[in-house]
Amino acid sequence: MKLITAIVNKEDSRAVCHDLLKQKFYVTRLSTTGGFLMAGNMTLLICTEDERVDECIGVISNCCKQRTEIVPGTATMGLGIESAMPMQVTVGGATIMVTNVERFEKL
Ligand code: 2BA
Repeated sequence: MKLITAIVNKEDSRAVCHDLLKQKFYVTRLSTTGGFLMAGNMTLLICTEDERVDECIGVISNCCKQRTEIVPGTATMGLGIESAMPMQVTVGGATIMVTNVERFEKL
């Protein structure tokens, strides 16, 4: 068994969950916050058989798009003057981690 941890954009999470459930995956959704942008995202926990990992990642990648976000930033402009400089950040379609599950039980 593998645990797939997928951090996805909030805007994509509804479609991803819908498609994962349609393909008979079990999904737990956690509301999370990105440490960099401090914006809400969604973390999905999916525990599945080893041979279904690629199928699961395929479903996620079909639903998650890359986006460009403009975030406020600060930069020193010399002479001690600080100016807010908006920054462009590319946020991935999804960040996915796959880990081994030593034991899986439902009680
Ligand atoms: P955030 O931490 O809010 O990051 C949003 C985007 O900002 C990232 O997109 C990346 O383009 C940029 N970014 C993040 N940290 C940065 C840094 N230290 N320096 C420069 N740019 C930085 P993604 O890489 O697609 O990540 C989207 C979200 O996935 C992240 O939101 C975070 O919640 C999660 N994530 C990404 N990589 C992770 C990792 N290695 N471990 C844990 N969570 C991760």
